[in-house]
Amino acid sequence: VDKNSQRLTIAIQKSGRLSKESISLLQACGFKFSLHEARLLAHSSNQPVDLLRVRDDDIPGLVMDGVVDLGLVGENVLEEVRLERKATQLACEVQRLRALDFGQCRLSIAVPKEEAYNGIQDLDGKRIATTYPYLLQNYLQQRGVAANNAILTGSVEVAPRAGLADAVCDLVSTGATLEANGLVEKEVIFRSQAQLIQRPEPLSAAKQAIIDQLLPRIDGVQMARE
Ligand code: PRT
Ligand code: ZN
Repeated sequence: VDKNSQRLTIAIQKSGRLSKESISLLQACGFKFSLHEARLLAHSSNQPVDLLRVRDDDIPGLVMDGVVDLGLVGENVLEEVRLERKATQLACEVQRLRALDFGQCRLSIAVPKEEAYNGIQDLDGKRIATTYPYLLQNYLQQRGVAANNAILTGSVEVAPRAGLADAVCDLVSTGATLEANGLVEKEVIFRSQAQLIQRPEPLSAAKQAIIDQLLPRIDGVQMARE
């Protein structure tokens, strides 16, 4: 038996908006980690737990494929990857263990402020720039709107001014980015926060015991800061 199989592996975002809070939540739950900037893997010194630090986009797939046991990821990324993998017939099941109290944002459609907007039908035949093509198409299809996606991996908010798109579908938290780019939020298509997810298949008793201990601690930490 590979002794590593008894270590619980948790995927978190390496560097970005969820990183600090993911690590501090796990530390508040009693796991000790020493993190080295360059290392992908960090071992806990007091529990049989390893952290895998990756791009957030990779986290849902790693959990769905059972490469890691747990993941902390934004629901927006989880749902986008789920829809994409469903469409391409890859494994797309996860267990959702907890909604976490950070990473709140919304995925919204916004249009240039000089454009008239009377409702979602106005987007029919238009081009919408996004990094979330599956969530966007899902929303539009349910409303019978046929728009074209312009799929970008970044700088979505400048697409209308650059003549690449008529509208954007991007994450919003304060709204400052939209405002700075002359865009007005018109449709909230998805509300998100970080989630703790688990691979679909049952885990070994040893790993499950760690999770059974972790969940009430998460609840305690989150309740204390409510
Ligand atoms: O490198 P990696 O792929 O891991 O990171 P990333 O650049 O893809 O993601 P990152 O770190 O930007 O965001 C990680 C997660 O944080 C997202 O998937 C969301 O779940 C969550 N989150 C919460 C946000 C925001 N708030 C947010 N405001 N993610 C991005 N933004 C961006 C948004 O895209 C826009 O550019 O912030 C800008 C808007 O912010 P406001 O405050 O101006 O509205
Ligand atoms: Zn990402």
